[in-house]
Amino acid sequence: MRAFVVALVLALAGAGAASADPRVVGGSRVSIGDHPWAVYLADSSGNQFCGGTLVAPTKVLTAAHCTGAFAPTIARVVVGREDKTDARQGEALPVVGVWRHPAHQSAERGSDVAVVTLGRATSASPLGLADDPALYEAGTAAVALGWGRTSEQGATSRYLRGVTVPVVSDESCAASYSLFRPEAMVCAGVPEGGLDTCQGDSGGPLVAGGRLIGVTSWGEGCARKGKPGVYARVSTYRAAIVEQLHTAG
Ligand code: 4AZ
Repeated sequence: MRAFVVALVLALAGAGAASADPRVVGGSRVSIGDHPWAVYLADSSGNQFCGGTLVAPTKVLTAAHCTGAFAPTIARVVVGREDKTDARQGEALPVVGVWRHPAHQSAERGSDVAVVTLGRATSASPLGLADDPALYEAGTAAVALGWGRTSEQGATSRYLRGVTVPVVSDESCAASYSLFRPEAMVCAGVPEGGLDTCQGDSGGPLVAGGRLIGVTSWGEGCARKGKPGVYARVSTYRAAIVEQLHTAG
């Protein structure tokens, strides 16, 4: 994934190792029953490589960089499976279409949203898109979910995990990242680090007030001090996403 490539380049350039607790990204296991709209993208070998959010019975919102040239082809979208190793759980649905935001170039440049169309409808409950600007106020408690790495250099998670991360102010995030663009992105995390999304969580949900406010997109490493996670700002792309929910492919 592009964000990971950039993170790797930054690390090799001597940006430094993680200063936060390298043991975990934080958070804990959560149940799929409580988050039925949390889905993952699997490659042709069945390996999970990104997350997503069910937003309609045949539509999954993910990150555009999960569908790009640097990402594997999405072979299946897996719904209702908390444990990646238990194929009896949930369903693995085929993909019949992928819409990527036309302005997307890389995670760090914004427009990191894509809508995947499933080959058949799932009965799992979709999550609504944020429309209330108040959900983006600094300090709002948000929950990020995924099966990604539980530490910067570690393995991805077998089970679905969730972490509560406060929304970071645009001013603060701009101080952390020169590439931060408030209209395209929203940041979440704690100043001291230790709580974050990581590689493999990309495309997955950031939820506040029972609505989807962000799509996991990028960051420098994972859970580093002063380096919050960066998410695509769903409210900005809401109309473009909703338009895709009415298309067949
Ligand atoms: C990635 O490469 C990635 N710490 C996802 C999230 C974050 C960094 C990298 C945020 O998929």
